[in-house]
Amino acid sequence: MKEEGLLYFNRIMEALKKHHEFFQTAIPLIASENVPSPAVRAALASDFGNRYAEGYPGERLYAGCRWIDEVELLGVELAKKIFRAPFADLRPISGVVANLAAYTVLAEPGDVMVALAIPHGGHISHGKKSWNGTAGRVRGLDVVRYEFDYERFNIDVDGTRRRLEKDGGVKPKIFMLGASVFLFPHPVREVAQLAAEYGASVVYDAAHVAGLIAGGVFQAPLDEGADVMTMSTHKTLAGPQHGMVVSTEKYAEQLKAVMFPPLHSNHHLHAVAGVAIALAEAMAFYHEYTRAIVKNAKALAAALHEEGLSPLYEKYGYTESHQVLVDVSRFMGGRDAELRLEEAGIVLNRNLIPKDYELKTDYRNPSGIRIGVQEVTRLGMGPSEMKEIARFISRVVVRGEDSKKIRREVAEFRKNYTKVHYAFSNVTEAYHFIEIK
Ligand code: DSN
Repeated sequence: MKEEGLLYFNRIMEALKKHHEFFQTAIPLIASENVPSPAVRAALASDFGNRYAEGYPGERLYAGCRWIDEVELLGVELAKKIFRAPFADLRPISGVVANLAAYTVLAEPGDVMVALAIPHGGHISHGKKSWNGTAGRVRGLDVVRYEFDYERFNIDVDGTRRRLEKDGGVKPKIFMLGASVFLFPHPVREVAQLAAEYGASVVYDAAHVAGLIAGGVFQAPLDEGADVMTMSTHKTLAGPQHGMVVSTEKYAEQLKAVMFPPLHSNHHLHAVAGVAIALAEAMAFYHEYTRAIVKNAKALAAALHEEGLSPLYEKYGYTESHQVLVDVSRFMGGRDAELRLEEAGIVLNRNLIPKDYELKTDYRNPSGIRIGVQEVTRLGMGPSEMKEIARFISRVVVRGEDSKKIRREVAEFRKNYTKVHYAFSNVTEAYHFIEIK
């Protein structure tokens, strides 16, 4: 048994190392990922990850929490300052759990929630029961979709108002905002006005854009009328994989009460420490980092256009976030594009684009790809590197060049970008596999 265990151990360690080697030599463009700073990685490897601290700081049900309380309270203080929020809770262990907390406080099973449909960019955690979405399947909410303005890739508030009136008797309890495909700020003020007509609450899922909001480049949802803002903490915020909720004072006590005991026992204290560090880095560096992200996203979209690809929404400057959405259907399906690009060391994901909603395209082979530039920006790349990335993508998708040949060139290109920027220290390389011996 000892030998068999060792064989498994070695295979696992080998796969971990290979993963790191791959990311050291690839171009990471998945819009929902990022590489945290060495300090965040140190927090993740710390003893905090071996402890329990049920409850809120200062009200714990376990001993040994003195320093855990201090770190968590510093994180709360930072979150309140950065998001200009009266209340913050760092306990949700993911964005989905953060949303579940909001649903639990703001609605009862059977209540109606208005949210974006998934092909319009909505997240699975906002989804209806028939799609196995968290809101419908887990909290029992009756999810109805917003009308969507394809032309502007945004919520059609007036159309939604008209449909709700026409449907008569539908009384939403929650208006959900935020998305997984998120190019332009959502109309928070207008949706808040509509919600007020129904006495409903507004929740803004900032998972994708939390870093951009922290840096002041996207929108300020709580100032604009959202009651609760949920998020995961590892996309543009560049912390560890975790979640967070910030809100107005009105919901503070109810949110606190739902985090423990209903939704968590252990809330992953090493990740809480990582989030606190990421927030301190956000305070210090994200004004600069997030402007570089948006500049790079626009530069990449323009370069893709020049290379013969079809990034969407040129008329509106392509994007105001970290994301670019590209229609690749003239050349191949989104699935093939994803696979071939991965072979070339370019990591991104296939994605439904607006026309797929009407074409009823199979979500497994949609017409588009989604690109996020937050991670390559964190590696120190700028607009000239975006041109090089666009060229690599075009050589695979438009010209059909051999992916394996491009793979070698991609690895060569990556050699100049190995450190994390916009952080307090960069003592280790971004994708270095840290072995604790
Ligand atoms: N589904 C993830 C994404 O946007 O990639 C987020 O959970």
